[in-house]
Amino acid sequence: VRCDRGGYRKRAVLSKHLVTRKLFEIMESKQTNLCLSADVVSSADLLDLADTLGPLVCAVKTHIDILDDFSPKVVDQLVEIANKHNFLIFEDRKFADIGNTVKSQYAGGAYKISDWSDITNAHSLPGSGIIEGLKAASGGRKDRACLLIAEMSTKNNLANDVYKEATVKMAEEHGDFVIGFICTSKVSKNPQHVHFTPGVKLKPGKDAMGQQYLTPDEVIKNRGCDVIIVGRGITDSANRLQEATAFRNAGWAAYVQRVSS
Ligand code: S5P
Repeated sequence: VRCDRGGYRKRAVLSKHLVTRKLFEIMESKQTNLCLSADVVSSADLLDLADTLGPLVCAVKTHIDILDDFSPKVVDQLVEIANKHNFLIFEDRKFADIGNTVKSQYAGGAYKISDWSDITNAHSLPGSGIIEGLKAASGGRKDRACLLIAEMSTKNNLANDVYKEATVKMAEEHGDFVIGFICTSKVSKNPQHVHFTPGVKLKPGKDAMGQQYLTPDEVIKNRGCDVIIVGRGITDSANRLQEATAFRNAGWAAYVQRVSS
């Protein structure tokens, strides 16, 4: 039996938030810390990705507003696929406004994100009012949660240590809704906090617009994060299933090494 010091299974048990518990349980039972970033512009492509790669991931991250052909049916179908393959849905909305505005953006508008997305995320920049607004829009549902953006993956981003520490403090103060962070290194020692890391490829590198990539090994083993978020590393590949399998295996191997060392 592998040693599980600080592992996902232990953290599932001690986590108070339903979404955190569910996420860690999925990760442990499916042996995956891969979150697919399904950044495609057609609904058919999104649903096909979710259905094909669903068995390999703990979460599918969407940018619902980039779909050229959005209709409410798409999210209904996505929820069905998520239930079938047992993964969480994470709408990467990056809320960034005052509480009163994000309240309408989260529950209303064309997308009604809080109806179908288990997890969403927000910038901590506006202060804790943004969390109050999102929480109000969720209507107290226990199966809705938020990640705060503590750090970004991009070159020259403005998040410094003071910003990061204040973000962690905000999360601590709102543990009934904030379950963790978007970050490039572990920022919180609280085992109930989940660290999601974007900017991941099998080889380090960058894109033409400031994105910077780290490897699954670096992110999970060296930097202590929990979930790798992978977009183009998978979606741009000629064989998405094969590539997703490679990311899933690399992420899990890095985790196993971290908890057994
Ligand atoms: O700092 C960040 C935060 C996020 S959520 N950097 C990011 O790249 N993201 C998102 O992760 C971004 O919006 C995109 O959906 C995904 C990375 O995509 P990739 O194609 O570069 O892997």
